[in-house]
Amino acid sequence: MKPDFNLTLYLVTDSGMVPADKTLAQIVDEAIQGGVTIVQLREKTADTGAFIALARSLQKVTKNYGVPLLINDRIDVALAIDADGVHIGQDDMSLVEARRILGPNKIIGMSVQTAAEAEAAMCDGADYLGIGVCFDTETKQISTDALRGPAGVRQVWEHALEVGPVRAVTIGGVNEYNAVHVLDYTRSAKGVPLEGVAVVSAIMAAEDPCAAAKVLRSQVSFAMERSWASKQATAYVDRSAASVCQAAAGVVARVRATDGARPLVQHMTNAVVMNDCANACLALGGSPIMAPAAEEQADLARNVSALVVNIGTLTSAQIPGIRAAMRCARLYNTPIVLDPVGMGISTFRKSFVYEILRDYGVHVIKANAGEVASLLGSDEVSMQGVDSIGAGFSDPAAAVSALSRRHRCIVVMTGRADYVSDGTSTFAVRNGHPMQACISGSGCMVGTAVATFIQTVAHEDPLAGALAGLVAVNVAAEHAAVSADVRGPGTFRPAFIDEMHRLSDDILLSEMRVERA
Ligand code: 3NM
Ligand code: MG
Repeated sequence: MKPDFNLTLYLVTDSGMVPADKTLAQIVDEAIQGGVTIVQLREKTADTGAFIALARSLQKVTKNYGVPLLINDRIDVALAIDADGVHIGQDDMSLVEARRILGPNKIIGMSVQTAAEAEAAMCDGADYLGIGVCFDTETKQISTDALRGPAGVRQVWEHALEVGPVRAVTIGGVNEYNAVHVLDYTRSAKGVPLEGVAVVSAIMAAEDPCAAAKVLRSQVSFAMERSWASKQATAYVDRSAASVCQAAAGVVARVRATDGARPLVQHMTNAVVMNDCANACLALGGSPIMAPAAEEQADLARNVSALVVNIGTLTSAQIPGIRAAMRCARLYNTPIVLDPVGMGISTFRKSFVYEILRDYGVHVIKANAGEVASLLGSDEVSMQGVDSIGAGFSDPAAAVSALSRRHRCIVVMTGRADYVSDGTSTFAVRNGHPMQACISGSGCMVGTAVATFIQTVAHEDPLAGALAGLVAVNVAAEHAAVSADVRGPGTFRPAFIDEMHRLSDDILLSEMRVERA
């Protein structure tokens, strides 16, 4: 019988990362105590005798815990110690030959980079696939065109699922900061996730391999059971406008009711709107913090309820701080709202937005039509500076829904009518006032409002959380525009903040104009 195996947290070893005061077997022992479910011994330079001795020393540990041990590449070593199986790459012995030698009762896994390689490995009887290379890694020499990113891994995975029953992990630069993102993002269109992640340095090079494995294991569980992507397939089918409005009002009530316990909303935002966003956040019931330094993100992260990343005045000096904030947010599963302000205007902005979406992922994209077009690679809408120009998308609902499905996140698109989508349900929001377009930062304040509200329901009902933020700002604008002392944009701005402060869930529920799009 082939042994059972569990790919949830797959450790690939690297002796080069073992510190002088430990053995590889000790690290593997600690890692299994932390939650590693399967181990692959990978030695690229060891002599055969030493390789076999090392394999025996690991086998003592893995047998003790009932965790399978696989040998990288070397069928002879696997036979010598009667290991549970092997893992082979595209340049190693062929799978068919390996199977002939090892027989039906050994596990054989294979590294694949492309859909064609995945299909071939499955046809040859691979027991699981290692799909890579996900992210850039220092552990293995790879060419940049081997990098798949989560989007490329998803393509390979989707194809494999079409071929037949398959089990797989992804590998390459996966760690505790990006594991949830990778597993959420690589789910197939039908919601089928990879079984887990494979890591080398995230555990092998960690100061405390047991602790590192524990965090990774809990991140994988989060992606399997608690993240929005894990519930999306069943929870959000075909919602009515009335039900999502009720849910949004409930979110507003919750945030406004917290006496004293205001959600801390960390802003990495632009210099033009910083003050307005801070005041909007306060007025809506949040507690804003603008902490741009990379050095302070780890200290802050535990207390942050939501993170806004707004690239409106992006400089290269801000990038390390934003990266650090996103890593920390990801570690704590804190919702991230991305406002890709004016991303179409330069390669600098565009490549940073692509980096964010590839390496960290976000929970909400809040964008105008020009930015949505840029993200979709569509030329249907163009931009002048940071503003969209022209008539907009011929089918805005299709645009936001496509973007939402691509990035597995909520998309909020602002404009004359606003749209919000979770990829399954898409709503048009007809609140708001033309005066919003006369002041700077109206859109950025939507990002702030979405972050302030979504944090209560980010992993349960992010669509309602995002809708709450969107309508709160728009209804406040309607009230402000008609208030007695408003004569133009300059007097509208403070009145706008006043009206955000006065909002209630009852007002919102009676005034929101939301319809299915
Ligand atoms: N195989 P880290 S990438 C051993 O794509 C290995 O097949 C890969 O190391 C593949 O987790 C890789 O430290 C290295 O980035 C992964
Ligand atoms: Mg190999």
